[in-house]
Formats: sequence, structure tokens, C-alpha cells
Amino acid sequence: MERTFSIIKPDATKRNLVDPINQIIEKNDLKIIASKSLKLNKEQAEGFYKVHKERPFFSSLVEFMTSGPVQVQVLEGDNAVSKYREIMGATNPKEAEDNTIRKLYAENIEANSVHGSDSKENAETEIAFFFSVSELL
Ligand code: FUP
Repeated sequence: MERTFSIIKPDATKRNLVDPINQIIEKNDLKIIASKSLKLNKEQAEGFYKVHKERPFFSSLVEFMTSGPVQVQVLEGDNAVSKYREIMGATNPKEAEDNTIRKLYAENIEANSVHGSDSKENAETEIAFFFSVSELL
């Protein structure tokens, strides 16, 4: 069993896509073991995406991620990290495979509906960033 971290981003919460996205997650045998809605502040969004801070899209990305509520979730299952990356599809929805979340729902490369951790190590860091131990029993 493995855990990964997911964010359903503001473009998706705005269009009431939390339930349809979670149906795709669960259909693929990932269990949602923790879930909460929150609005990121600038510091949280900047901290979360700090690896991209020198990239030209950084300030726009931070503005987008703070533009509305997000649903942060912990997903558990066999190979959860790589499985969720597959279900999400490519960062750019134009390059995403059919039936992936981003192909189905993303508006563009920035407003791309979901985040999923890209490694087990990052999953642990990201889960700890948003959830306390008692929320993950
Ligand atoms: P991913 O792991 O698929 O979320 O992709 P990255 O870590 O490369 O990018 C993180 C986020 O930065 C993306 F989800 C959206 C944003 N981004 C842009 O806005 N423009 C780009 O050209 C690349 C990424």
C-alpha cells in the first residue's frame, strides 16, 4: 500500500467537478482516506510550488492556485503515486491521453484541474504540508 497527495484545483472546484473526479479516482482502486476543502493563501501556494519559483509561469500559477477553493486529498492504494499520475494525464491537457482527468476536464496547461505527487518522497512531504497525523488514521 502506498499513499499519494492530490489537489483538485480551483478551475475544477468552480465547475463542481470534485465528485466526478473522485469517481474516477475510486473506480481506479484508489481510496480517498482524507479530504478537505480549503483556500490556499499566497504563502502556501508559493511554498507548495517553490521548485518552480524561477519559471516564467510562477506568479500566474500562484495567482491561479489562490483564486478559489481547492480540495486537498490523500489517496491510498497499490502504486498510488504512479497510478494517480497515469489517471491524471499529462500536465498539458493537449498532450493527455483519452479518458484521463486532465484530458476530460483541464482548461489549459495552468488550469489543469488536478495535482498529484510525482514521487513517494514528495507525496510524504506534501501530505505532511496539509494534513496532521490525526487526520490520517
Ligand atoms: P505536474 O507534475 O504534471 O503538475 O507538472 P509540473 O510540476 O511540471 O507543473 C506544476 C504546475 O505548474 C502545473 F500543474 C501547471 C503549472 N505549469 C504552467 O502553468 N505552465 C507550464 O508551462 C508548466 C506548468
